Parts: sequence; structure tokens; C-alpha cells
Amino acid sequence: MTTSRRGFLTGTAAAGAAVAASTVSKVAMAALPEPVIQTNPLTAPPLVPNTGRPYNPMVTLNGWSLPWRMNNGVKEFHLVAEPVVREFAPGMKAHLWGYNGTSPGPTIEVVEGDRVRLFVTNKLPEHTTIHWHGLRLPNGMDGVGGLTQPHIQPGKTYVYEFVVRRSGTFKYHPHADEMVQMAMGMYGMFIVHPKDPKFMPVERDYGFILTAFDIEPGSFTPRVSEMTNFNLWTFNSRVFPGIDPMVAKLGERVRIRIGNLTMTNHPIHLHGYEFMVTGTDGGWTRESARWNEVTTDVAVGQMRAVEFLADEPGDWAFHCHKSHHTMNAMGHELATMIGVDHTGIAKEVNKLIPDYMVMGERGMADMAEMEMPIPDNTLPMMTGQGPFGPVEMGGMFTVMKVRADQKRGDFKDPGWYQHPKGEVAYEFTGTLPEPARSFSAGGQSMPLAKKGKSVEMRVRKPTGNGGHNGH
Ligand SMILES: [Cu+2]
Repeated sequence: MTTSRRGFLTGTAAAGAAVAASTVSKVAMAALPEPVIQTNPLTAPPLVPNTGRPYNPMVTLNGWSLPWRMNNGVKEFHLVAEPVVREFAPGMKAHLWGYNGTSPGPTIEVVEGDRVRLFVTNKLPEHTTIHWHGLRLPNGMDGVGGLTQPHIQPGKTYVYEFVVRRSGTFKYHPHADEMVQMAMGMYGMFIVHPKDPKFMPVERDYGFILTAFDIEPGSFTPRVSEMTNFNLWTFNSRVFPGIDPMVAKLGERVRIRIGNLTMTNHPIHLHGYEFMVTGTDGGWTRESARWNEVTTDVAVGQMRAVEFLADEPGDWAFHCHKSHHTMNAMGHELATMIGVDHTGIAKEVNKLIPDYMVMGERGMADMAEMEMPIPDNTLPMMTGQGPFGPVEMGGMFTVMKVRADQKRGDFKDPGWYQHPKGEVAYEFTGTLPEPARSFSAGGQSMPLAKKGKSVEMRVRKPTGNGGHNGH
């Protein structure tokens, strides 16, 4: 894996300069643009454009934007489809397929009206194509293998060229052996900035795509035939606590762009604020069609751009609201043990397995605290250390950090929020009065037709086969 060019990420303007056209000869311009490769899974600073029309660059969560070269007024990008190694979070790496060293591939950022030329080199063991999801373009540039073009065979390079007609939030992915290639991590964002930088301006513009993988603990390669029972729910092929926080300065306007390439919907939820859906992969929404939400459901294949004014300081949780999607591998087939008395069982099992521990008798929070020994190359189901203790999360979870003293354009993690005195929930230590309880089980219900013995039902979640299917 090439890491030699990782250095370009440390200086934002340097990235564009590395491929600037001014000093390059005609011969060189006729050749393929040298592909930019990088393997760092951390969030790269925004790629500030130094050629072409100006725009306000986006920040790809745990990702990066692909530098281009300007060739006679055409923006040229070079994507290389290839096997990559992706760290999902410290302690777990997966063998995926991606583009230019990473899964997701680099974000393509262009401006409405740009003519773009995208070179796609296939270094995979099988054929591929790239479909530019949501973009208006000539039919033959749509990237559907067999339908609009021949497949790109291993070792071959194809060229896609079109004028970008509409600004908005789009993505790219293969339209060849899709089930396998998307399950292996092939995707990226395609952002078209408006021609007028003053159109719907924001101070922070973040983006990521939701994906899911099934990687058995201790193994490295996703099971590509899985349809529903995934165990790693990711933002840009990363899981909590491996997902970087998003940061903003108090009072800034923030946009978050979210795409969904999993096979189920994800209600994405932000604490502390209400936001509006300002865009989809069909374009910007009309102002009259917007309303306040704190959760937006991103359905399969869709993209959503949401915006809010970051005027409440703090560390605000941001996550998928399906509770199984904020968990990592392991434990999806556990029986519910809440309320089961294990006292005798543990003693008996300990004679056979000395370190045996019974879990889940009082819920499963124990698991986050104990950090039990786990197989190599997997992650605890719920983990992450916050300033007050274990966060008990995994998967699709991160934090929106809003600070008064964050500098404009500074994306560095400011650390944990320092709460003002008297603004943190605290333990009550006085005497407790008897709490008010209702003993009515529903006074408005109809009487039973037949009188019978009353049975108390103990609620038990479904487990085992089928219990976790159909997220
Ligand atoms: Cu979800």
C-alpha cells in the first residue's frame, strides 16, 4: 500500500498544488494524471481549490477529497479501483475493495458548470464500472456495465467525461457485480458545489455514507452474500469509537450530508438541535417544503443534506436511532438474561471453565465496563470512554462538538466539553418521597368477554434465529 503521498494531507493548499497544470508539459497532459493514493483513515482537512471556480470545500468524515489537474479547462481526476486495508476502529482492520487506497474512495468535489474527465483504472481481480449516482449526464456516461458501456476489465482504464449541470449531494459506486463490490466497500461521495459560493452558504460542511459489513470476529474479509444480518454498521467504513467527531464554532451554520448504501433505512438523529433537510440526491429542497426535525430517515440508496445553526455549546451525540446500529460485532444472538438468577449456574460452570462469567443479568452495560477478552481483529460490542465513564456505543455513533472558542476553519478535536457549574445532571442524596404511580391498567378498555385467571406476562425480546433479521 502506498503511503508516500500521505504527507500532502498535512497542508491543505499543497494538495491542489501537487497536481496544478501550469508547469506541466503537453506530453504529460496527454498522459494519465498520476493517481493520488492515501491510506490514512482519519478525517483530512478540507481541500481548498487553487484552480478552477472558487467554492467552499467539504470535509469528508474519516475520508479525503481527490485532488485534480486542470487540463485545458477540464478537471481531470484519476480513480483507481483496488483492494485496500481499512481500519474500522483501532484494533480492527478489514480487507476491502475501494479506490485510491481507501474505502470509501476519495470524495470528488466539483462546481456546477465544470467539465470533468474521470479516468477509472481497474486493479481489481474482476471487471467493474462506476455509476455517478444522481447526476444528470449523457446516457453513455452513466456507468451501468452491459447497459451503457462494456465492463472495465482488470488492468484497463476507462474515461468518463461530462459537464456537471446541477449542484447538490451525490455519490459514486460500481454498477457491475454490485452485490459483491458494494459489500466490499466500493463507494464515494460526489459533491457538486453551486456556481455562486453565496448560494446557501454554511461555515462547516460535513459528509459521509452509511454502509454495513458482515465480518466474523477474527476474520478480515466481509461475507459478501449477507443480505440482512450485518455486524458492523459504519459511517464511511468506520465504527464508533473510530469515527472522528464533527466540530463547529458556536453560532456557525453547519451542513451534514448523509448517503445510505446499506440495505436498510437509518433514522439519523442529532441531539441538542433541530435541523432541516435542505437537500437530497435530487437537488436542493424548496424552502416552503422544509420543516424542523431532530431525526431524518435516510432510506436505502438515498442522500440527505441537513442544516442547523450551532448555537448550543456542548458535546452532542449524533447517531443512527436503530439501537442495534450503535453496536459493534459480537453478541447479536445473545439470549436476554435480565431477571434470570445465575447464582448456581456460575458456580457449576466455573468447575469446568475457571474464568466463566455470566453476563446480562442486570442488563448488558456490564460488558462495556469489563472490556472482556475478545478474539483478535474484532471490536467490543459497546465501547468508548467518555469524560464520565464508558459511552456504551459502537457502530453508527459520533459526537458533534460545538465550542465558543473553536477557531473558524479549525477542525481539530477540542477535547471534552467543560460544562458550566450547575449544568450537569447530578445525584440526589436527600430522602425520597414515595413516587406517584398509576395502578390502573387502562380504565378505558373494554371488559373481557369471559372471566379468567389473570396472568402476568414477562416481556422477553425475540432472540436466536430471526431475532436480529430484518433491521
Ligand atoms: Cu441504522
